[in-house]
Amino acid sequence: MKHKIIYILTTIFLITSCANREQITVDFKTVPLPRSIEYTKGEAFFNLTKSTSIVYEEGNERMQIVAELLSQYLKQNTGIELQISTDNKKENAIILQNTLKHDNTEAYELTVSKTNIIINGASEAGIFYGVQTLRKAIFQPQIGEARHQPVVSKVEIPLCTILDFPQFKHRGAMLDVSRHFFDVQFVKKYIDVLALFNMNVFHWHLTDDQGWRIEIKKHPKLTEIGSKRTETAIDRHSEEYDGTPYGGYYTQEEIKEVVKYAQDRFITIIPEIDIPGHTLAVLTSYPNLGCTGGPYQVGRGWGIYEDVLCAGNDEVFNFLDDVFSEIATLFPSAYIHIGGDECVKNRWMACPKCKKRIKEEGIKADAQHSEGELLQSYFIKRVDKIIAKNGKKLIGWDEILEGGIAPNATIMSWRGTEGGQIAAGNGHDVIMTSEAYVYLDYYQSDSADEPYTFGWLTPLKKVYSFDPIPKDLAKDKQQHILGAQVNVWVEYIKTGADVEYMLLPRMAALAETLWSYPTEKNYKEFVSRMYKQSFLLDYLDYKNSKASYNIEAEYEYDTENKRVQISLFNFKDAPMHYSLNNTDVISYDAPIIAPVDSLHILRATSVPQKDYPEQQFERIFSINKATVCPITLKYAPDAKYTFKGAITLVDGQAGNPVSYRTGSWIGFSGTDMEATIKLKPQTEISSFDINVFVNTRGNLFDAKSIEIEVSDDGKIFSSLAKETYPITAEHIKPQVVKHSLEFTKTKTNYIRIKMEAYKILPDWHEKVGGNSLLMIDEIVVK
Ligand code: TNX
Repeated sequence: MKHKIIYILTTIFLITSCANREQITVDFKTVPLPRSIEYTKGEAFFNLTKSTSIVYEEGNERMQIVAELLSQYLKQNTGIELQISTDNKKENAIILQNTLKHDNTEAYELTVSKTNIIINGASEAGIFYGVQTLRKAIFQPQIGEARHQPVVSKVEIPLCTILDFPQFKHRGAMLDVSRHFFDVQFVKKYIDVLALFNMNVFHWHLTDDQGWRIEIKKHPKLTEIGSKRTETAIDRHSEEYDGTPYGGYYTQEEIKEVVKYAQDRFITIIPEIDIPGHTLAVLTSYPNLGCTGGPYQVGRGWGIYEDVLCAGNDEVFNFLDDVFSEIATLFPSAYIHIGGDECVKNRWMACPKCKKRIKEEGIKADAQHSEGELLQSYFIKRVDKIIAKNGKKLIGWDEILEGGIAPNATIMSWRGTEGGQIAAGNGHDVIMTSEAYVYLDYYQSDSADEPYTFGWLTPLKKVYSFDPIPKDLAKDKQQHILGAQVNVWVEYIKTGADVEYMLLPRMAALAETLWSYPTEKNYKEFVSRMYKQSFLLDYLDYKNSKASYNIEAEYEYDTENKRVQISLFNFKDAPMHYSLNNTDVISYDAPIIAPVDSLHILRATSVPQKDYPEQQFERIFSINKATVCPITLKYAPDAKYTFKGAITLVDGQAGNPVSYRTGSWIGFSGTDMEATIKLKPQTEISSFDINVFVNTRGNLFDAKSIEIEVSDDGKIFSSLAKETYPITAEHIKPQVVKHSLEFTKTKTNYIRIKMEAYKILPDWHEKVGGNSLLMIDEIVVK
């Protein structure tokens, strides 16, 4: 009997849960958003069932591949497997065509009528993007459920016409496979997700100091020796290593397999062989190619190495000729990327062969260029000839502008958009990859739970706000901006899952930026569409960040009245409730204005919606006598480390213990620090403390001394306490140093904190003479 009840209950459960899945509501508002969607009036639908077929033009191999992919995608998303045919069937079919007349070769038109769906592309690529749109539209998010294969017998597709095409022709994503290696299977998974968002370029960063990752038949040591390192640095600037040998490379057969895989998805692979810097793996394999002859060691740590390819040795250019001719044969791309970034010139300037070259070439420094830069320009121009001889065009990072750009070069502008703007102004093609917007090795939220990264904060919204066309670039030069790409550098990203997490959803934000015109973009709507697509990403087993779907808060500090105004948002506009300090739960309808003294724990939740479960948010404040008091700084913080400025020091939030680059610390470069805080009303104080982020390899030094002064009128200050700290005479591990000063109880209106900085990097430091940074947060006065 008992069994029977369980049996009945399970049956009911199965029926209902299947019934839930029997419905798929098609939504064409995908990412990127199709340019125009016009629905046909009326209630009718096209019914996609297992008797629907996919029809393509006989003999068109590329179309056949697209048809097969469409069949796979639909099976994945619905469980329905469609037959593929070339039989000219017009009814109950998804028909692929390539007869659309459109200026943009990647355009497509998708027409859903009662009898069929026609995806008509201006080229096969256009058809492919139509297929991606259809695929993304037909997926039903199952909120709160585990991944499952949806099982439906029919999908009702609303009648409509979509016309769609991209703004930019270079829509890319780079993956570094040198610092960490990712196997063919993962690279294909990476390519798949580019295709999902209509990206069409995969920039494959195949070589760097820490490993050469592509087989070159003529120079086998590149992989025998150069693909392996003895161990790997732990985090950044720690000078600690994990003791574990590391390596990996792709054979030429594997490369061909990946090239074909990408081609089938209308993705061009641009290979990068990074020279003349970032070449320690080459030099370790063939020490004769360096200025000093070695010995060299494949890079175990991160950053920039001084050893680079010798510019005075003709063997180097013969070697590059061999390498690039194999690369040119393997990759059908019109472009080869030759790197060119971060090439230190020290070795060249001390090398007899390089000096001879400088003399022979009549290189002379001028007002704009050093000899080293001009030698670099000579190097790149010679490589440009090698690339051209192999029938390809050269791309280089914006450093190749220094000393004069090679005549045919395309610039990849990473240090902002300025380099790109200059190059475009001079008629060169440009791809924008500004690190502040599209470097995905930076944090995507300021949560302490994020995986360790290089630093800086690049949330989804910032990526979405990127405009590859600089504001003041002349109209007639704008066609030189081919597009943009995200870059995934992987010093700190060790697994495929972590690559996915850093990539998603931020890559999709750039995908839409490159597809849509700026006037068509709307961040809130994008997040809403992206949220839906995130279930497809989950289903396809891509780890992706959900940070931007949660409740977000903005703070405004009113130091005059010692109040904080907190605005809460969620993209769904779901109603929210909040509580302050575990007291009553209040419904949120306007920004919260909280007196500082009352602010300890802020919690907020959103009311569950049909497709948006409850979100939870918490922020803990730590309040002291200086929190949200008026504060002024005598010396300005460094522009890169100003963030929100002085208020950061008294915002009730201690600096993030892991990263000093996400906005919770501020840094002073080459100056002391002096802050004056007005305590209102007159306040009794007896202690002070502050944290200093010390990372000597990153130029961050402790304070030399701290002095506390007080004043009643804000004009005449007298010293209350002073402490001096030992001078740092060698590198120390990155750490947060806390300084506490205690003094006799004193009533005062003003407190002034003077921190003496090193200002200049000391003699023993690699960058002696440069500015040191004093990185501080949070001022605590008790
Ligand atoms: C700079 S961008 C680099 C890379 C690093 C990256 C870390 C560029 C051309 N060079 O070698 O991996 O910064 O963000």
